[in-house]
Amino acid sequence: MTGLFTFGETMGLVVADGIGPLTYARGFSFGIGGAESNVAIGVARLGGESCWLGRVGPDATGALIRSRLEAAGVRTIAVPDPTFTGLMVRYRRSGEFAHVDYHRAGSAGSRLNPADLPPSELREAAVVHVTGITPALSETCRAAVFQAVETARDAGVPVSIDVNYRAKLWSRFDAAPVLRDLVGLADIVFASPDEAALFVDEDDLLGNLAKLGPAEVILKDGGKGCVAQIGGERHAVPALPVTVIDPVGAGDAFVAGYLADRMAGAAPEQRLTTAIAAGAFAVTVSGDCEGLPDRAELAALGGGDLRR
Ligand code: KDG
Repeated sequence: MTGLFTFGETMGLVVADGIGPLTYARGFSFGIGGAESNVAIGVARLGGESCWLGRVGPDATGALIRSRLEAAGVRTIAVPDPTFTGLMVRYRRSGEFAHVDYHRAGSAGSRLNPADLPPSELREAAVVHVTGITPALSETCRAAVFQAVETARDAGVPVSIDVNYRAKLWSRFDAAPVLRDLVGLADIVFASPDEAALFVDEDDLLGNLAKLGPAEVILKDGGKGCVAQIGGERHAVPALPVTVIDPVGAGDAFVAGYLADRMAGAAPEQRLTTAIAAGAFAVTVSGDCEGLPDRAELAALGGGDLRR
């Protein structure tokens, strides 16, 4: 394949309709969510080629994940697993703040292991994308991430990582050395300033991340926009004005925008502009991946205002 290859855990996602505590929710929507599959969908929607691999259980949620990803144009390698597919329950306390409960310990997705990853997929991809969520799920998941990264590197395939620290999965203390090691093996790194500060000094987050090895370092800072150091050059792109309905998934949309443009040969400033716009679209819709834009929508936005 010539596009993006990514893998990780995708779960069923129950989202309370409207905004407010879960106890007062009047209805719920059921969809799917997972940082890596969100990126794969985002790339596909922007016209890029993408492939997602993960384990799913023999249940309706596993079948839903497979069919949604395929319908979104993602080449889907759903490895069958005898246990259950994980689940997330999410409600929004405000437009800006979402609360999530995981039901995923011991899930199919967390049983991913290095043998599940075909070396040819890793060697033939245009980019291999991983997140800091997967190594937090289990020892076998962690081994799979490191093996994938090493295989891609050996084949000269660029490795992208979104740090994606999840406090509900592991402590800062446990996460920091693992994330630092992964960032050191990557070519492209995405992080929020808080995530970067887990394992580098805050005096110069961009510079200190770059010193670990990656040539492309991008700090996404939500409503403030992003700053980046790409091939030694610094960039800053402000956020677009937007009414936030559901903030979750914005980071994945951002990553999808950047990687889709990178694979299409766009210059760094253009990649970041697309990333910002994709993130802006994502937050205007409830759900992890429902708001991801296509190219026509991006062109219509053209750096404008998404508050209407
Ligand atoms: O990036 C959005 C993710 O937080 C969501 O899809 C859930 O992948 C997820 C996770 O493990 O937190």
